[in-house]
Amino acid sequence: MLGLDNAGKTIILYKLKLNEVVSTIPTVGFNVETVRHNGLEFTVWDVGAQQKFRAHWRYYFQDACGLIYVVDGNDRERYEIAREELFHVIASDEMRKVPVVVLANKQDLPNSPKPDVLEEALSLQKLKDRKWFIQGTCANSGDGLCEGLNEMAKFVKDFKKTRQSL
Ligand code: G3D
Ligand code: MG
Repeated sequence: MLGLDNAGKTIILYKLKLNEVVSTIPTVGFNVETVRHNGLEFTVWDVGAQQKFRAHWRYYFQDACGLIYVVDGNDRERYEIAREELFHVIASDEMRKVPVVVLANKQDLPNSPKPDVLEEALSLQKLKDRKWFIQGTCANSGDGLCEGLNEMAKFVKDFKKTRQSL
């Protein structure tokens, strides 16, 4: 699970009751949360401000079967950065064809843009080489999280099948 800082990732973890933080690795200069839940391992970190740590991504992307990308829909000034970071991440070799679920978070805030606005702003239609889905969420209430994760679970299942058959 990735996203710019302040997108809502940590709140989402706790909302999902993924509160058993297995390890954090501050040694490389940024906090990585690793959490296990229902046989899945979630690795969570902020992208954007830490470009110099990109050399470490490879390690975390290995064996990734899905990417959850959290965006604060109200942070219009950073749509462009959010889009660039997303495309940077998925361009890496380890992330080839890995399915993406975007969570358009903070839907509860007044004037929050609907997911289709974010779909446009993040150029999601350009993701032709993988499955993707966008879901509006409110991390505080938990609205939309199940829907987003259910879609991810389906994608991951399919992704694992196609990878096995390679
Ligand atoms: P991060 O882990 O991606 O950096 P956090 O983000 O989970 O720490 O959340 C950043 C801030 O956004 C927090 O506010 C959090 O309460 C708020 N937030 C997260 N999701 C939602 C949401 O769906 N709706 C609203 N209204 N706020 C949300 P604070 O004030 O604690 O920094
Ligand atoms: Mg956080």
